[in-house]
Amino acid sequence: MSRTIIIGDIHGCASELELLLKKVEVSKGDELIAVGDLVRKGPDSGSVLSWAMETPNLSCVLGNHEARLLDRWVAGEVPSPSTPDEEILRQLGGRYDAVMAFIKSWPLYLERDGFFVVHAGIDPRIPSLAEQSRRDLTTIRVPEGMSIPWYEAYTDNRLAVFGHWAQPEPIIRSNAIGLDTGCVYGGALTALILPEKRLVSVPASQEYQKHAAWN
Ligand SMILES: [Mn+2]
Repeated sequence: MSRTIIIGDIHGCASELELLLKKVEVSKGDELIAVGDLVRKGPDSGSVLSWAMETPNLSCVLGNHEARLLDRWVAGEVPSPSTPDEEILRQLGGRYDAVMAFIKSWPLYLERDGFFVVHAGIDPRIPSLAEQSRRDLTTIRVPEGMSIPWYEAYTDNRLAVFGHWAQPEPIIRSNAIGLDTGCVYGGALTALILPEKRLVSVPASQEYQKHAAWN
């Protein structure tokens, strides 16, 4: 049976990604989906992006960190020295433009039979995915004017799989699963295997960033 393997926020944690793919015994017949934020904060965004480009059975949705990187590239800005973007530019070298063009093709959400994948979440008061704003899809936590996380107000049966909100453990609800377990903060990199709904994690080999920056 073909599987879909959805991977949480990688943030440049290339070695943990490699271990996770081994642990889930990923094969060419599996569909892979990354929830976005493959880049920044961690040690090797360049390798993670190279992997993304070279993996034909992988789809990625856009995270807020890719969105920022992309907006600057589209505006023709050259990354300033000593910034995370400049580090990515350095890691990618002459492939930078090709990789940015590749990121530009990433959708804000992906829909499959019985579930959808988005980086941050949705405004639960807006019924269709197509009507959600780019900002909400890539950054939402507590919707404006509400006092609870978006997924607590999300009542649809369709499973929402998301990242962005780093937690020590995955967020597991009947209709929403949050996969950002803060690998870059010394937590773990987590994947969800569908349709069996099994979670697999590998611990971070180190704390690449302090918890205070969890976002
Ligand atoms: Mn994010």
